[in-house]
Amino acid sequence: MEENLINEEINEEEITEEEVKEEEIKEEDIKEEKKGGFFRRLVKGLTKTRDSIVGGFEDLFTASEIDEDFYDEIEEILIMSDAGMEASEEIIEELKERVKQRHVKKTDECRELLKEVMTESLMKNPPDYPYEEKRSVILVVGVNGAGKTTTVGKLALKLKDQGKKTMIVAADTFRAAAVEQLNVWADRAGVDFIKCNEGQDPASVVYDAMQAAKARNTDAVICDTAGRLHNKKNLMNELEKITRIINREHPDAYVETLLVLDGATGQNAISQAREFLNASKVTGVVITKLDGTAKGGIAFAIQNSLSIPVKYIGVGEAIDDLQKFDAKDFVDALFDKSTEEEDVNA
Ligand SMILES: Nc1nc2c(ncn2[C@@H]2O[C@H](COP(=O)(O)OP(=O)(O)OP(=O)(O)O)[C@@H](O)[C@H]2O)c(=O)[nH]1
Ligand SMILES: [Mg+2]
Repeated sequence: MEENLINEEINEEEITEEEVKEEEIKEEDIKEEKKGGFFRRLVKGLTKTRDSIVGGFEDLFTASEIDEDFYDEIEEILIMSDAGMEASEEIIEELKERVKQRHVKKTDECRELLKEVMTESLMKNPPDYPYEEKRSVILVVGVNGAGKTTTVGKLALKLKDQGKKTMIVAADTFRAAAVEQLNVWADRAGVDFIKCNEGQDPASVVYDAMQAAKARNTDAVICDTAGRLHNKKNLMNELEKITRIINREHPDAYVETLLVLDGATGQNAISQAREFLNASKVTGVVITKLDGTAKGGIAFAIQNSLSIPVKYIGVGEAIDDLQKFDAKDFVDALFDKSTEEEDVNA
């Protein structure tokens, strides 16, 4: 029964050579569009986020008085941007405290203070990247469509560019299309690829990959996983099994589990995250699609509710649209107004 379901899924979503080519052409187009450095990309990517959060703040900073209404409005904007109640309240309390301590009287002087408090709120769990130093296995997990496969490809290039012998493993055997899609990413990144057979048990793919990684002296093994199985319980059991096999078959490797969350799903991302936290020892979060309709405040909610560092953010579909998360850059980009002028002149 289970096997039938898997096969149907595979037939339905088979990828043709034309589709793979189209995907490559799309990538070229995206590359063409890319301008400027990392920070500019971030600023550009966060345009929608900026409009929803900071656009609202700007009027406040011209208000005449720092009173309860002033604070309430900031709090409301933060909550509306997906920052969550907890983080928003904490930011406001800290802002009030600093306004008092530093004897700030004018609303426009609060802008820098607010930036400072927001940055610190994002630094509660500073990101670390042990897999850049150690022989590692990086397991990439998350619900379907979150951006796992894309993130695996982007991360593979990053590690390869650091001189690491890198391997991608297709442990999403649920859909044949998923394997093909990952193969395209492995080619783009120019790294080793461990393919699976249709419907093969993902844990056995990971087993094979661990043997290959040891034999080939691979520095970084990145495993893509399925975002959807017949039900949630199956998915979580499978992730637990994969983790056990990695630990057993490659005990010397440092194991990183990156949870990919779609930034556009707002507070839902937090409840999804909790499910994964129950099944695996998540060591870092990647927030994707911050270039789209995401409101970005989710970064604050993650820091407050989950106590897991945000390690990367995805700001586009191209291979170099993955950035290490930097709290200060993130807040600076949120408050940066230069792109509006740039866009007008473009
Ligand atoms: N704009 C934008 N799109 C992204 C980003 N990351 C991923 N995507 C897009 O989101 C869609 C889903 O991405 P995938 O990487 O296939 O997601 P997945 O989690 O592997 O999905 P499943 O394998 O179905 O579970 C694709 O169209 C990606 O191009 C991002 O940072 N920005
Ligand atoms: Mg995928």
